[in-house]
Amino acid sequence: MLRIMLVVSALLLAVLGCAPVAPSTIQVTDSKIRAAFTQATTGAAYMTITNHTDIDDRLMSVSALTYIARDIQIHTMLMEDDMMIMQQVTDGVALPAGGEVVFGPGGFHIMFIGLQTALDEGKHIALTLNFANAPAQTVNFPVVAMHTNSMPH
Ligand SMILES: [Cu+2]
Repeated sequence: MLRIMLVVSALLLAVLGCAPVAPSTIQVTDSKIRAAFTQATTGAAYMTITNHTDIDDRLMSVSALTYIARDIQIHTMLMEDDMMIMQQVTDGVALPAGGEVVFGPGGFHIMFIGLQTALDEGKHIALTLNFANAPAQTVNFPVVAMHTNSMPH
């Protein structure tokens, strides 16, 4: 039995050896949600998305497995008259092949509108990222205290 398995693995290796080696995945790292005070009606989530595939992709929308907010939107920050304002992204965020896109304070972020849950430090919330090409991916977002001088997003 063991011998058969070894033969099978050897065959598998031979087959896989002919395929391109690049891991064809979209990887999400450094996922986090900013802890918010109890009465907060909005919240923000951040992450880094690395597109390890050789196909340009887009993050189209974000959803939650549980009812955590009336709406979950993708936002970006823009300069307008020397003021940073946030704007909803409705056509997705470009994830160029081989590229890395950082969602963080002052830039792209996931925005919870009409918060229905407390964003207490130490809590974890699963968010599903929906891509234009790649299969949807559910990622664990820990709620962490974030101290920055920027705007509340
Ligand atoms: Cu926002």
